[in-house]
Amino acid sequence: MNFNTISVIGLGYIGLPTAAVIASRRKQVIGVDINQHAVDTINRGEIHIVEPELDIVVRAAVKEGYLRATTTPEPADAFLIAVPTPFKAENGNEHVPDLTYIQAASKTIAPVLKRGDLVILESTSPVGATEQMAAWLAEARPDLTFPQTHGEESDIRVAHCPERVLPGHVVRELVENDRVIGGMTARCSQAATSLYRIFVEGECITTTARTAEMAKLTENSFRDVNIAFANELSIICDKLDINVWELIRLANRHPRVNILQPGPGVGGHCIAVDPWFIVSETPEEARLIRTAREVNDSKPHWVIDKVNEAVGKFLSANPDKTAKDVTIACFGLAFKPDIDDLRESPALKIAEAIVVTHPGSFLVVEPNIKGLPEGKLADARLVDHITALETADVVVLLVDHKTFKSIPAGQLKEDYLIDSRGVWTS
Ligand code: SAJ
Repeated sequence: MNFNTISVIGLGYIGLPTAAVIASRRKQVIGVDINQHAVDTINRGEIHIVEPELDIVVRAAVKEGYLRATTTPEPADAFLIAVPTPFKAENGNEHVPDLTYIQAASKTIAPVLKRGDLVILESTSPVGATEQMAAWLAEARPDLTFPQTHGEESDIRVAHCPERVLPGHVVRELVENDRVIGGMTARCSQAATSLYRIFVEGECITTTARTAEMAKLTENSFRDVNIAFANELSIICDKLDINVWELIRLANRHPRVNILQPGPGVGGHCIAVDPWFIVSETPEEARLIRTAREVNDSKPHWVIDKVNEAVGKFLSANPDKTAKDVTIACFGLAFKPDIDDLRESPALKIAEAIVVTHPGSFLVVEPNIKGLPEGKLADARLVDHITALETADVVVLLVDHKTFKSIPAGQLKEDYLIDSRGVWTS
């Protein structure tokens, strides 16, 4: 199949890098987004999100005329949908997948679809979402045929190809990672494979749309369950007075054991969300997956309790002082090391919870940002690690940024240190 023009719907953390990488292979790419600011920024050859190396690829693609952004969809040979799939509360269930953005994207592209086009859903989706998307498209275009009714003879081909790239390494992983390609029919899979072959150097493995949907949810649930195991171990070890980091190192010497690292909780927009899509569809069966989510979601509260305990200890050792005299310093706000992304960050959640209850000074060290986010942290001070270590009475390490790892552990008073990442206490 020949793809002269490819349209990417949704120019966020996945859509924009994908559009730019395809454009770098000298294909005409039309990026579509409802956000006028994002569209204008991209058309200037700039980016509105933070991702290493992306600026260079976008600048070159726009300058050479291969990438263009717009708010109005245009005809193309293939459409890649990369819009958010958050969850919503519905009928007492807190975590129901919200397909509103996929529905809106389907409505947007339906008028420009023509016979022979390929539509790929890349957004992480609950099982059945691709079939639902095809149904929305068919409803909007009764003059065209779709795989759910016409199988291999359909006018439009539809597939699910979940993105699997790691934030911070997106540009490299987009090219190197293997792709799971789930067509609604075998010909849909073939068409999607020829599209990904334009820029993917990894293997393209074909399956059904439902299996591809479940594969993506499984990958992130696997990681979530494994992180929950590490987080639960850290709480057990704290109770039993065992150093969890040493324990994990020792257990991992076993040839068939590979435990992940505990932390202050699981953040980001994927691992903390996707497992709920499985739980929501099979609530009776997904017991372990649900419990893992609960364990990881409760970890920030455990860290907050530990901070309060440390403040209590400090006050018992310094009876002339009150909580107002205690300075707390939080090291790290990002959702994982060496990035500036604070969205869905357990570290940010912990810092905000402490700052609203603590009557004394509150310092934040976050080398990857230039200013504190607006809101609850308005009264906190962003300082460098030297100032924080000199002035803080209680230190809370929340993110294992490189800069923090280079601080010698000897400088810290262990009684008043909560090291949720094992940077100074491992
Ligand atoms: N975390 C721990 N301990 C660990 C590993 C991670 O506490 O041992 C925490 C991190 O600090 C962070 C969270 O988990 O708060 C998630 O970070 P991550 O690096 O594990 O994953 P993400 O969310 O950045 O990206 C994941 C990746 N999925 C897997 O590794 C299975 C990525 O490949 C997916 O493309 C991405 O989700 C996505 O978009 O779904």
